[in-house]
Amino acid sequence: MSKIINGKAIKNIPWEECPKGYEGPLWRYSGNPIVKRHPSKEVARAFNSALVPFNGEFIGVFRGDNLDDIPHLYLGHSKDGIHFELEENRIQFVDQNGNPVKETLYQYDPRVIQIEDKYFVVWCDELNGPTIAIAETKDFKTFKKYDNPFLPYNRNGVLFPRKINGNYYMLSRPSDSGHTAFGDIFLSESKDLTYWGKHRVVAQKGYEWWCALKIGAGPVPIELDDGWFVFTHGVNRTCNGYVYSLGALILDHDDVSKVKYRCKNFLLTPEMDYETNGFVSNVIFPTCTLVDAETGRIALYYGAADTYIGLAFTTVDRVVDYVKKNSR
Ligand code: BMA
Repeated sequence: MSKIINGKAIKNIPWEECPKGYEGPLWRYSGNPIVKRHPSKEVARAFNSALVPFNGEFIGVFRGDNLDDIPHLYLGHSKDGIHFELEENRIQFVDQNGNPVKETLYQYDPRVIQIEDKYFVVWCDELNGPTIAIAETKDFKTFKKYDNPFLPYNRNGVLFPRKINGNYYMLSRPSDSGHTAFGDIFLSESKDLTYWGKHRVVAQKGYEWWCALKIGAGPVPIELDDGWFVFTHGVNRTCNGYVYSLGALILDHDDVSKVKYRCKNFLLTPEMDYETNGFVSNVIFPTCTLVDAETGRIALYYGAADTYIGLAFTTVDRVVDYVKKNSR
């Protein structure tokens, strides 16, 4: 059995037992969707968002699509990881010297990663097209943005939760400027979060039908004694458009550019009404996990149909076992 290492206990992790007789690798929360339409005045839809435990409660960075359809980032607060209040104003960023930076045209799909005593927000930002932006905060009040660390076009940047051999590691999915009919996961390395290099291809689309068009990293990788567990999104192209499912990889513990296991099955695919019907139907887009190192419980947050936020549960033992047994 794989064991979580370098994890933390989250005593108040949201949790619901697996329905009796259900055999899938993850099960959905019976109260889904946990965030519904119009969660705040300016926001028509919040989805593809991320949270972390903070001061005994939870704090999140939310993608909120405004009344003009354009996405921006908002802070959200929750006592239980299920009910959220979004702040009315967008997050304002400053540069590394504390001076306000001009708001870009759009911001979306944030991940939040704790590394030592800092929290990093990594999201898709506008730089003559979509690319990856990084900001750091200690208090969720001041967010210091790094100076354009990535070239366009790129999305789905996810930092590893600790430095490896003294360097930061980022997974990303280079894209085009539109709805991108391709996508593979790359790995990049940096000493300072601004200058990135030593790029490697980690996982390519196309092995299985449900990720035949693209594959991208989802939540922050989970460190195990024998690898790094990475939930992914995989995209199929049907005659009625793209379908986004949840998948998983396990990367080698010492060489994170190597895939040890790649699940041949999706772990969840759009089946519930809130996943199959919405602004963009048939989307499950994972962006965050809470992992309780004491019990191995995992709460996974995902964007549903680009309209809602869904929650699903599993345990490290159950999901790792499933991926290992169903790997090529
Ligand atoms: C991707 C991203 C996500 C979105 C998904 C489905 O390319 O833009 O924000 O959830 O498409 O529309």
